[in-house]
Amino acid sequence: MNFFSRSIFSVRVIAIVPFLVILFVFASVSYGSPNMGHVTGDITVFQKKLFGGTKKKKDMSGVVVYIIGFKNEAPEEVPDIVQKDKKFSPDILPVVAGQEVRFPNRDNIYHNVFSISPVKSFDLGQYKGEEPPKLVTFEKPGLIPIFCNIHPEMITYVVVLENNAYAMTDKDGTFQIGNVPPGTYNINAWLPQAKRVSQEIVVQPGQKTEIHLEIEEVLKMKPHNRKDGSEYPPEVEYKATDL
Ligand SMILES: [Cu+2]
Repeated sequence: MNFFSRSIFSVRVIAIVPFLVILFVFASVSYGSPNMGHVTGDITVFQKKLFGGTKKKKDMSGVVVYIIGFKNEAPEEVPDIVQKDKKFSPDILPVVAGQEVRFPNRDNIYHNVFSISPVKSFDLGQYKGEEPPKLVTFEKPGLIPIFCNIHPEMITYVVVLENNAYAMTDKDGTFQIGNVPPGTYNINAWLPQAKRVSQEIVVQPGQKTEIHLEIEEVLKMKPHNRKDGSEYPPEVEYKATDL
């Protein structure tokens, strides 16, 4: 090999190295680390029948499935809970302890976002669409029901978790949780009006653990009060002012 062909060879090698690095990065992003495990499965949701008993729900989405027993740093991403058409959206938001949530009001009427939860109580005051959205940091794990002090029908839940090993179910009840460090944990499933269900799981490196759980949406929601503990006035009072 003369000098000329050797230098072409080294140029080729140099050119291929970043390509291989990129390939490796892509491979590890799409398949996760081989040292981590995966958890998949489905949650069957039952709901109350009109005349007693329970039946399988058609839409089994919206169940929070989460693994407890280890901690992760909160991601920097700031998710939104939007106020639009007198509704909070989403109506359940899982976050990691330490994560911030933004509460934009996209209606042109006032809302007042508050919680009296012992895990995190806050009051964002009243603001409308054109005003900058307010933010809340959720430091401690727990379930935080959030209401609007003006509209009693507005309810959302922030589910603060200790790690990012969580998922929300699809319509058919299936879920996938990737990149779980190996270990023995509990996996929980919860949705409003249901009692949390739990099961022990063993996560092994590079392996898939499959679980099947059932949950019943049969609890009655207690009517909640306003932030000062008083009851919401009858709705007619608001029609006059179009709040
Ligand atoms: Cu409101």
